[in-house]
Amino acid sequence: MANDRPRVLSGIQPTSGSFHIGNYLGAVRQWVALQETHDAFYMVVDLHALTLPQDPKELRENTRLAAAQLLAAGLDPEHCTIFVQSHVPEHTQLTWLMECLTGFGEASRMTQFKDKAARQGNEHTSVGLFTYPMLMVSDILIYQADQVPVGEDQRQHIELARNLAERFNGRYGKTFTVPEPYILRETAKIFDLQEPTVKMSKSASSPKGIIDLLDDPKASAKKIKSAVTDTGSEIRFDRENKPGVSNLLTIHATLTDSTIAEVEQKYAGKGYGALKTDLAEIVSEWAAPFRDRTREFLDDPETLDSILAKGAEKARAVATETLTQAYDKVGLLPGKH
Ligand code: ATP
Ligand code: LTN
Repeated sequence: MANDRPRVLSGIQPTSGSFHIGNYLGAVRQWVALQETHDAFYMVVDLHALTLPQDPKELRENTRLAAAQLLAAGLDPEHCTIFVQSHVPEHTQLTWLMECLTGFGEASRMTQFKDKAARQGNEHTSVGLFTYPMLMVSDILIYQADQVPVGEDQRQHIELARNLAERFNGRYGKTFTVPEPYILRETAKIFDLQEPTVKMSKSASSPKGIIDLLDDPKASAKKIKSAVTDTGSEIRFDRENKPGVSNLLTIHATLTDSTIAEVEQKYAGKGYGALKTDLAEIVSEWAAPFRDRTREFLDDPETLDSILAKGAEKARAVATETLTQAYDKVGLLPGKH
């Protein structure tokens, strides 16, 4: 892994037992590709998961499960650094500097916070949910990441990372790389099967709206077959007028490495039923080996934990260096951090 490669970094929350197809197509698939060309750091962001209530036993299980799924999806510890966020305490240490650099109004404008807070009500919303973006900014800046592969919903947080990096550099001298979002237009937002105008989400979608990668294939097939489609019967990509069909076409095209036009052509003159039946088959064929590999990693917790320990060690070496520089720049007295 040559170190002159541009660096990428990203994270995924261990907030449910299974990744959904939006996580995979919007983010993890790009992570797998980028590990070949970039110096790649990927983590399970367990501290971010704590911004919503978590059962301790489930959180621990879901963290291992998330790491196992990342490996099953094709991340290779020989080609990237894979670790758990809380194993690198420097992230939270840098977060304090980022929080002190962020305006209260600026943080109040984060749409993900506003949406989640509105859903829960003020009394049930933690301060951690409010400061979540500054932890994410620290995750990114502490590795001097050039690019951040995520889905569209994370764009505003990356914009904040850019602003804070520039602000810090302007105030204290060049310290942080200003990161770019890496968001693929076609798969940036996979939609809920039942509500094809809102994103498929671990925490917000109903079970019928989500394709979970570890689901029983029959359950996924049933969900795909009862996905909301649009009036008319023509299979055509049209986000505005045919959001349901467009979403299915996107998933189909990406999993089969085809263009949308090729898939449209394949189904010309056929009905929605044919598209759904085939898509159920495609998803099931993709997910079967993924499920088996995830199970293998879970059945060998020693190997899994050792991969994560090595990853954390590599990550910490980079994180400590950046943190020391940043602490020094703001005028903290050198000592043992
Ligand atoms: P939640 O909705 O509960 O916050 P999530 O489903 O968005 O959870 P995360 O762990 O927050 O899951 O996201 C992991 C990655 O998957 C992020 O890069 C995110 O942008 C991406 N992602 C999540 N949902 C989608 C989606 N529907 N389409 C495309 N990318 C997505
Ligand atoms: N907030 C992101 C997860 C996340 C992340 C990061 C993504 C935490 N830290 C750093 C990219 C880079 C989410 O909810 N999907």
